[in-house]
Amino acid sequence: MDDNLRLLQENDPQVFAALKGEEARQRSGVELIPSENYTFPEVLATLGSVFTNKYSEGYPGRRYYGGQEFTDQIENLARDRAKAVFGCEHANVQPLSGSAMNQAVYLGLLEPGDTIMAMDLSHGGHLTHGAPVSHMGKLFNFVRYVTDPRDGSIDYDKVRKDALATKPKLILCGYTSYPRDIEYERFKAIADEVGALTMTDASHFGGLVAGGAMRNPFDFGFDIVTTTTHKSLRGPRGGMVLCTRSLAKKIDKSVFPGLQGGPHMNAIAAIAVTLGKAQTDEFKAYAKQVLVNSKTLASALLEHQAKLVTGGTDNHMMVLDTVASFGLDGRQAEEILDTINITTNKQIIPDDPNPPLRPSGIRIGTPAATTRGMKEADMKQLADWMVTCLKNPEEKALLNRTRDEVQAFCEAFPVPGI
Ligand code: DSN
Repeated sequence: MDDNLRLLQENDPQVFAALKGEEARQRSGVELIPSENYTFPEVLATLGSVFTNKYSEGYPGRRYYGGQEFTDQIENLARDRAKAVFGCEHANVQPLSGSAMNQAVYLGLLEPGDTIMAMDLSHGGHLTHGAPVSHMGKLFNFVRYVTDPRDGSIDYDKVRKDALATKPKLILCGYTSYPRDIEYERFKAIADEVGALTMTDASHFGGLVAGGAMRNPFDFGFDIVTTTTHKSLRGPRGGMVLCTRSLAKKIDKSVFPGLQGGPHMNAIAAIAVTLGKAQTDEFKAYAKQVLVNSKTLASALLEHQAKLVTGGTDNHMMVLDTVASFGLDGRQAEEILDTINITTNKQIIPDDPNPPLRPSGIRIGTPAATTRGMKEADMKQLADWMVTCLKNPEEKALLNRTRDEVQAFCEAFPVPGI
């Protein structure tokens, strides 16, 4: 244990105990929430570093506080690495997280009341993609597209028809709960027809684009890509706006001073570290393995007759219809899997007749399990455990035995940094 942790143990045993409890939980269970991951040890080190002490309003070379020699170095590194990794002309690495990064785009490039086209929350979009309960949903006129009820995929012809009718200023793709790849070329063609900007919220699969395992929206002429840094990218909690040079000034002004004050320089230092890692062959292999694991897990679940929304996956996640598969709602399924140390999250499915806290499915994803080194055979084992327990939720002995097996299995896969 390092000196700082020892001090925490001595001076605040309650927080220390919770920290140790969370470490043990992360070690002894399998994390399958698609938006979570285990970050790099070097990221943990930079997050807990002296950069947290510093105020740095402004941008490198133009700050409102003194003492910026090293923060400038760090932010320039993070920006340059982001541009290299994503092949884009400009990067803003200051957004405090995913919601702020998307808000900065809308507020910087559009006027309140302007029309934005994005996927409906209940079909896989994010809160900031215009959900009526969100501030953005009230401030802008969101036209929400939905997935095709026949197969759960995006109906591009309908998107085009709605875009021609509503003339959005921005068309947004990229989702939090959509297991398929995106036809960027079709979105770009539709946007060009109506004169809209194109944006991808790549928060979920940003790491897979960075690692070259999934296609990059910039290769299709997209104007803006946003991504959180803590999901498949394996970095600290944070967000980035990546864009063309022509939008750079507006985006920077929108993030600061438009939306935020002081950036979190400890997170920006950790983002720089993450983007350095993203350039390695090891990370490229990781990104590929996330997809291989996801397809393997989906196939194994399908072999057990489980019902997946869209019938499978092209990315790091799948959505399991637990009502159709096991007669359990998503909350029940999540709770049963919690008891065997497999963590997932309840999830509404397209046109879900059930409410969000008792929806009809769960989301399952492979970025975190892949970080621990799990491979195809492990995915099949996980599918067996999940299906057996979801089919027999009343068998307490089975659940207890499976939890012990999962715990023993986890010992072979160390969590980085713990
Ligand atoms: N909470 C994130 C997710 O789980 O997808 C989105 O913000």
